[in-house]
Amino acid sequence: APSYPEYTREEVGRHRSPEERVWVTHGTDVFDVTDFVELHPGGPDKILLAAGGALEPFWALYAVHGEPHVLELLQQYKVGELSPDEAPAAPDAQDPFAGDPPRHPGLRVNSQKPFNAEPPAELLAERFLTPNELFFTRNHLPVPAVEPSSYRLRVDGPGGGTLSLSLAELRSRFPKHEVTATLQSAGNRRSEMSRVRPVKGLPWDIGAISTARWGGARLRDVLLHAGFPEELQGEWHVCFEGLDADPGGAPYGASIPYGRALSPAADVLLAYEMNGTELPRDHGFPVRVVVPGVVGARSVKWLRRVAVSPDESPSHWQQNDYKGFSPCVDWDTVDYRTAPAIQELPVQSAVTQPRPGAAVPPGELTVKGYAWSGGGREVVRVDVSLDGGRTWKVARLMGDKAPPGRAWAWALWELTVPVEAGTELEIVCKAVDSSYNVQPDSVAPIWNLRGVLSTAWHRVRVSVQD
Ligand SMILES: Nc1nc2c(c(=O)[nH]1)N[C@H]1C(S)=C(S)[C@@H](COP(=O)(O)O)O[C@H]1N2
Ligand SMILES: [Mo]
Repeated sequence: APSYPEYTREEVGRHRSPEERVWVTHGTDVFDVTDFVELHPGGPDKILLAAGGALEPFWALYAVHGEPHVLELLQQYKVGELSPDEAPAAPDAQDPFAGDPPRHPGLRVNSQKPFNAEPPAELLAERFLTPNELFFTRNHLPVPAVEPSSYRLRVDGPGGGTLSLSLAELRSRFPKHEVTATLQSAGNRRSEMSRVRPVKGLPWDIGAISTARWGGARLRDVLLHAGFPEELQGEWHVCFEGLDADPGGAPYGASIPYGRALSPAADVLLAYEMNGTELPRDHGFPVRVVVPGVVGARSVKWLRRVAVSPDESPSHWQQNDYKGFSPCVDWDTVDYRTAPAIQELPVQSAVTQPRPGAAVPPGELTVKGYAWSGGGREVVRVDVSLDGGRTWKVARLMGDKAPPGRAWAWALWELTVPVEAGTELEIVCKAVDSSYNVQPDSVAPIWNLRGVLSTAWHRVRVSVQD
């Protein structure tokens, strides 16, 4: 084995730019990655953030780096080793996720760091309100630690001034408004889409959707208090920033149109309560946005700033993610500027019980599931087939009647049917919303490179056995 020169962390720390060479460490190895900077798939700016120091905290943020070929690639740039007397960095300092909260072991985890998990499908439709501990979690970054007494929400006012609200002020100055709303990730049911052709994204099953009763101040009331008018001429957006930031300091961000933010009928909240308790850390403690009827990505957690702008949020997640494309668009041809950001979601449904591959007893079979549509459109019907879509029955819908155009929560549904031993069933469900929108029958024609908006008829094969 070749022997390498030894360096101290301080020496490595002097190599932070292409002019002085770019060095990084991984474990006790030292690498000169200057020639790789321009080749970095995540962009030169991202790799330069790690220059002069350890790669681990940055790699922990982007799971792809854990793959063996990445370490192999790095080996060709090895130039030295850390001196044995250099203490390894404390494990906590290396792991930006060390401060994440504990989680319920029953969740189905799609990625640990950042934490992304869904409730088990068979529990999903058991309760109209998802228990907080089981509510799906979609984090892009480490969970910020917020001291509630020093928390301030900054609202940029119309005249250049800013409003700074403590948690106590948000609770006391504005009437508390409560809304029962379902949140769904754009990537819900992505794993079905990736069976057609691989897509980029977490392999969500049918559980990137959950429902809670949210309590908080209306965003509308806060914006009016800050001096904004009921209406603005032309195109305006309300932009949100979270306290979670990527290693370059860019916060998670998103925006919604001004009209939705100000509309009393749109029920947009700055929520501090979830199912009657304070927000859990994973769901945005102490304050998050809840935009009913809109893709989960716009409901910014750990909210630190609200601003009104003629442009949508400049955030990566508004501009270069969460958009839909034709199946003909691939990563070489995609131009994110050509597609609108996803806001209201299309109609969706899934079978939560029985699960694919189950053996069910003959006699009565109860099929259960959820159905939901974006934009406050009510689910008016769910059709269920047991023979792959040849014949249909209408399921019984459960849930409270919402005011017209404000059906923010899912409908749970069930259907009980006789089934015979020795048969194979292909259970299918499809929902219809109040605009008579329906789900497409198959997923291939709605395939898209990012695996979003996966809303085809849900199909579950089971066998009936004694
Ligand atoms: N600050 C912040 N807000 C965020 C996110 C995030 O990573 N950071 N994820 C978004 C996405 S993509 C979704 S689907 C929802 C998920 O909310 P939940 O984790 O409470 O289910 O939060 C949104 N708000
Ligand atoms: Mo999401």
